[in-house]
Amino acid sequence: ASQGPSSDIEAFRTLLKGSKRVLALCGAGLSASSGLSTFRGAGGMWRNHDATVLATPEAFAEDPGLVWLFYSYRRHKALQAEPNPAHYALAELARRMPEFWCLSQNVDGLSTRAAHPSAQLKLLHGSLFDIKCFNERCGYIERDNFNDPVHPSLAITSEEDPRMDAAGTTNETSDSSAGAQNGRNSSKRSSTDQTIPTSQLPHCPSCRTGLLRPGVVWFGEALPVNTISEISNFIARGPIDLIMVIGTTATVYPAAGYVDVARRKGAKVAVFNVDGADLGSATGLGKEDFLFVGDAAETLPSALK
Ligand code: BJW
Ligand code: ZN
Repeated sequence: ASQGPSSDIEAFRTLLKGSKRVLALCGAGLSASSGLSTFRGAGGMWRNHDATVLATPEAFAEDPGLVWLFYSYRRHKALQAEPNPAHYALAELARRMPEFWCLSQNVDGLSTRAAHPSAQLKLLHGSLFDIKCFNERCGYIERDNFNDPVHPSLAITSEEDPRMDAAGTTNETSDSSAGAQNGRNSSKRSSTDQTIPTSQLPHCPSCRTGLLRPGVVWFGEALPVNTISEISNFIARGPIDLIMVIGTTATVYPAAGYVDVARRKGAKVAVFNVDGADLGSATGLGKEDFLFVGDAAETLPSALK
């Protein structure tokens, strides 16, 4: 036990108070208590598709209608959701600590809506609300498109549209009587394979031939180059006191690599995660580090007080 990370919140607050240059690496768990799904583990499936398989240029090229329905659903859910106390606590920390930067892998817009100062919020994986041309040579991009639906063909027909309910993908394992009760099962099966013909999907207003796509970073794609260079410059400017790793499995690179980068710049690591089991080893926590197991919406506001 003496080797493991600390969960002493007073010791963490003391460390934070004495810190000047601080990073947070945030992931889907930050928005979990706002009702948004994570990628891995429970909730990481949509219509029997693994979310990480849909988040690829190959999946979009293969079935753009299916991938757009996934993202249209995610836009809808994110717009319905509200920032939670963890988003607000981070935004508040940013206001009182000018050299605290939040590196977020999330695309849901909730940190922005919690009024996190934008210069201190780096969106590593883009935004659900940027729309760009799938033809990379075109370069068209529209920012902050909050239309729901983004295009008439991508309307979410009801709050609990069965074809899109993440919970609905537990079809095979769910209790059939529960399914019958809410009347979802039959419609779910009949609409599971629905997609949208390419001709009906939104096309680029600039080149007119390319399909539009969400402005997120898919596997195999480069992260936004300006964002990456800003972060590199921040890191190069001097030692880092602390990196908080919040609601992420820290398995996707290059984002996850910032934990080790910060550590090499002297940072202590503080993990905030509902699942304490593997995170300690994933991030290589030592006895100088911190691990707070629980809902980030509860642990973070109290730690950042
Ligand atoms: C709670 C909670 C609560 C729950 N409170 N906690 C080695 C080195 C470098 C790269 C690679 C490499 N090996 C392979 C690669 C390539 C690849 C990669 O990393 N693959 C890994 C799987 C190994 N990386 C890439 O392809 C990246 N690009 C790249 O490398 O480009 C190279 C290049 C250079 C130049 C030119 C061209 C190319 C791009 C990665 C993009 C990732 N995109 C996605 C989708 C974004 C769009 C969308 O949202 O749909 O990003 S994938 C998905 O994973 C999404 C997330 O941001 C990301 C991370 O997931 P996250 O946030 O950690 O979620 P989960 O579900 O994994 O974890 C949730 C956590 O929360 C859990 O721990 C829970 O316990 C916890 N939790 N509730 C607190 N209430
Ligand atoms: Zn175009």
